[in-house]
Amino acid sequence: MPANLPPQYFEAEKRYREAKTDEEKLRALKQMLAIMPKHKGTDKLQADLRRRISKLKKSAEQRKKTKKAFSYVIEKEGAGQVVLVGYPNSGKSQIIKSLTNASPEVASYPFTTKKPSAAMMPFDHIQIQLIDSSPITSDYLDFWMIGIIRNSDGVVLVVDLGTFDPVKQVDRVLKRLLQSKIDLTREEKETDPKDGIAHKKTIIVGNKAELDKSFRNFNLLKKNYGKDFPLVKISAEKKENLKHLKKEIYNLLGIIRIYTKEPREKPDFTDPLILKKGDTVKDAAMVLHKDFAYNLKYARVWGHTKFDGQMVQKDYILQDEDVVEFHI
Ligand SMILES: Nc1nc2c(ncn2[C@@H]2O[C@H](COP(=O)(O)OP(=O)(O)OP(=O)(O)O)[C@@H](O)[C@H]2O)c(=O)[nH]1
Ligand SMILES: [Mg+2]
Repeated sequence: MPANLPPQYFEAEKRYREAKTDEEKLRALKQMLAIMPKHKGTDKLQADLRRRISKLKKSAEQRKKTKKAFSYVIEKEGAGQVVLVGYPNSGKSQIIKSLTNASPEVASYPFTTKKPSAAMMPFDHIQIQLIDSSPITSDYLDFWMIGIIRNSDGVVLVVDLGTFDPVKQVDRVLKRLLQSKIDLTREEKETDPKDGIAHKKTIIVGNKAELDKSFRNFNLLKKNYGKDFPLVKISAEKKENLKHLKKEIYNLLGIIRIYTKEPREKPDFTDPLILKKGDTVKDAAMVLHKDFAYNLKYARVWGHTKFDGQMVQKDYILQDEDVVEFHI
């Protein structure tokens, strides 16, 4: 330690040692550097201080960045979680407004929605959770959108039929998401750990169907994407074809509703069991209780069986809206 350092230097050094935050440390280091006489004898010490200052600055910047890159987690509710994505102004928020009792901000200027929000859409006897999201373009994708989409059970890609080429809108959204390892597709697939790409089952919705250009634009969409995705044409504002859209959102989830009944009683249509397509009688019993499934002997099914109340085994594959009576 060079002997000719002034007492103020040691005071600053003491403040440095006692500092609790990086900001206090940084301030003390800067004071030490300012106080220290600059000559050959202090070269090494100066360099050391400068290194420590730059390191602290860097870590402060890093912290700021990671603070910005926060993510939103929306807890799943209801029978499934579906996220609406698309170009700015395509009508994502208006669709949520028309399908649920939520009232997200809808505005004629782009980039209105800045963070995700969830709302429940009633469909027959169940509720499906819809998430309103911020817009996507070739150059714009909020960081948190990646987590929201990856975590969802399905995607609705909204296209504005009243403005420029709808095919380009779809192309650009698909391309931007693929850059972030999200592949919107017709069929859900497991993520391959080799490439880490999440494949999300998607439908495309052409919105603003009451506008003049929409006829031509929807045909363009059909020609280019009709084979790759289910397509639905709606007007969210005029509430046209929303019933069809709800059904397609339900289909997107790949789930079935199973009603249960007690022997000699009527089925309970108010609160169906939610199962995946291809699930069996045993899977349905499992939703009720593990032991129940274990003890199950057989079931009677109404709906898609050859005749009403048909006796079936545990491995019988159920279909949407079947009624099941369990026997243990
Ligand atoms: N003509 C017509 N306009 C619509 C329809 N749906 C939405 N709009 C209008 O389109 C504009 C954008 O609607 P938003 O729901 O805010 O669009 P968004 O996709 O949520 O936009 P961002 O939040 O910016 O991504 C608003 O002026 C809406 O009134 C529709 O079916 N027909
Ligand atoms: Mg919006």
